[in-house]
Amino acid sequence: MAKLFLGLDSSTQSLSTVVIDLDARKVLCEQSLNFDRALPHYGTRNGVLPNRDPLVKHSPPLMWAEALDLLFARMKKDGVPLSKILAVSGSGQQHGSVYFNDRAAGALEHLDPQQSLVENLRGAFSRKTSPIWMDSSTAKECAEIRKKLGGIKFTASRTGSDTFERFTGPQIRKLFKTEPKAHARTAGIALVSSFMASLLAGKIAPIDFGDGAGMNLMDIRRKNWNHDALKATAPGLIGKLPPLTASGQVIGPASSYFVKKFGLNAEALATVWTGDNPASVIGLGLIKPGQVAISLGTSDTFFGTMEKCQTDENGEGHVFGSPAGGYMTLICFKNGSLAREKIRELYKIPDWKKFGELVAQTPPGNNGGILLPWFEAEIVPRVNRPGIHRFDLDEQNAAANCRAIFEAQMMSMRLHSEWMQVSPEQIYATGGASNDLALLQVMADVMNCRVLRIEISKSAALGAALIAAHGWLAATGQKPKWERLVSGFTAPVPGSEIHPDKKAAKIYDKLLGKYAACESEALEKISG
Ligand code: XUL
Repeated sequence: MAKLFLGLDSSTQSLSTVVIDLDARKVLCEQSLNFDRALPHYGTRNGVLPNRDPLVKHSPPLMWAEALDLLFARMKKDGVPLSKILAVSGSGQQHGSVYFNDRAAGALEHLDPQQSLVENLRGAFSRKTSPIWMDSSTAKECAEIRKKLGGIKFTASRTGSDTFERFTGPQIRKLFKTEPKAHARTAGIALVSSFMASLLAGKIAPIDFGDGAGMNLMDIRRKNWNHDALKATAPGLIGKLPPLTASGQVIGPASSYFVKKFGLNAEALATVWTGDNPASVIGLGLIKPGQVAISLGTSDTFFGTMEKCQTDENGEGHVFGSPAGGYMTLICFKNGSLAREKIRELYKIPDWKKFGELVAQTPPGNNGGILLPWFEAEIVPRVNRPGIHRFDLDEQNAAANCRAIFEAQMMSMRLHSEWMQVSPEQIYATGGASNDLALLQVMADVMNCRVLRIEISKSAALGAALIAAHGWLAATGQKPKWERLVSGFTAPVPGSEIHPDKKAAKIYDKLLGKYAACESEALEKISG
C-alpha cells in the first residue's frame, strides 16, 4: 500500500497543501487557497486586517480555521486520496499568536462535523485577532524584556535571538500591559502552527522547538520554557503555554471531525507542526549540520544548519531548533532583489542579461570599490536610516556599480554569518534571483564553495509532509533516517553546479576586511 502523507502550510496570505507518496518519492498533489480571494468576508488584504496604526498587523484566527475547512472540502471534491493518508503535519507563519479562553479545550475535543470549524470555535478565544510576524508595534516591550534578560548578548544566548518586535513574547507583554483583562481571561496561548495542529488533533497541541524558538521565551539550549524570560514577559505564563516538543511527534489520531466530514483515514496520525522556515529547511533538504541555503527573493535569507548551538552576540541572526535535530539559523537581509532592482533602474539597464554582461566586464574585487546598498532600512546590519554609501567606487561607472551590489550582498552574508562557525561545503540557491548565473558566480567566489540551484515551489508544505512521514515512521518503530527520507524530493537542478574561481576567492578573502571596515564607518556615520 502506498504511504501517503499530508503537509499543510498556513502562511500569511494562503493555506497550501502537499501530499507525498513516500515510496514513489513523488509529490502527488498540491493545492493552495488565497485568504483574500477565497474568504473576502474577513476583509483582509494580503491576509492581514487593515489597521489605522501602520505598525499593527493582525489577522483573524477564525479565517485560518475556515480556510482549513475549505481546503479539506476542495481536496475531497478533487478526489485527493484522504482515506489513505497515514499522518498529517504542517507549518505556520512564525511568531503569530492565538489566544484561547477556558472554553477552547472542550470545543476542540468535541468538534461537531455537522457544524463548521468557525461555528465550533466561536466563543473560544480571549482575543479576536492574532498579532502576526509583520507587526512592529512592540519596540517598548522588546526593550523592557531585553533589559531584564541582561542585554542583547544574553537575550540571544538564552532564547536564540535578541528581542524582536514580531516575536511572540514582546507581543504577549503588550497584551498584558494594554489589555490586562484579556491577558487574565487567556487560558492558553498558541502559535499559528500549534493552533492549526490543535484543530487537526482535536486537542491543544504542543509547540515545537523550531517555532517555539521564535518567541523569546524558550531556552534555546535546554529546549524548555525559560523562567526568566517568562517572568520578564508577563505573569502566569507557564500555566498558559503548552509543552514544548519536537515537530512530527504524534499528538494522537486525527480528530474525528476530519474523518467524518472529509473522509480522512480514521487511523491518520495528527503530529506536531513547526514554523514555515524550519519546515522549509527540511523541504530544501538541509538536514546535515553545515548545510546552507540562500533564498534570493525580495529580501535575501540565509538558512544554515548547526549541530551545536551558537548564537549571534550582535543579535542580528536567529537560531531555531531544526526539525531534523540540532539547530538552524535564519538571517534576513532586507535589501535583496529590492536593492538589485534599484541599481538596475538607477543605471537604466534593460534586463538581467545585460546586467550580468556588465558584471563580467569588471574584475572580481572591483578594484577595491565597495557599495553599501541600504535602499530600505536594513535588518542585518541594523540600519534605521536608509541610504547608499560608496567607497572607492565611481558613481558614474555603471558596470562597477552592478558588480558592487552583488559583491556587497554576498560579503555581507559571509560577514554576518561568521558567528555560526560553519564553513559550508556547498550552498543551495533558491528563490526568484537564483537563475541569475552572474550573481551565483559571485556567491560561489565570495563564499568559496560550490553553489547548486534548487527549485521547490512549496518548500514549507513539502517539508511538513516529510516531517509527517518522519513522525509516522518513528511512531511505528521504523527508525527513520532524514537523509533517506528527503532524497529524491529535494534534488538540485541537474547541471546547475557553479564552482568557485580560486583566484577570485582569494581576492574576496582579503577584501572582506575592507568591506567590514566600510560597514562600520557607515554605521558610525549614520548613528553619529
Ligand atoms: C521569520 C519571519 C517570517 C515568517 C513568514 O522570522 O518572521 O519569515 O515566518 O511567514
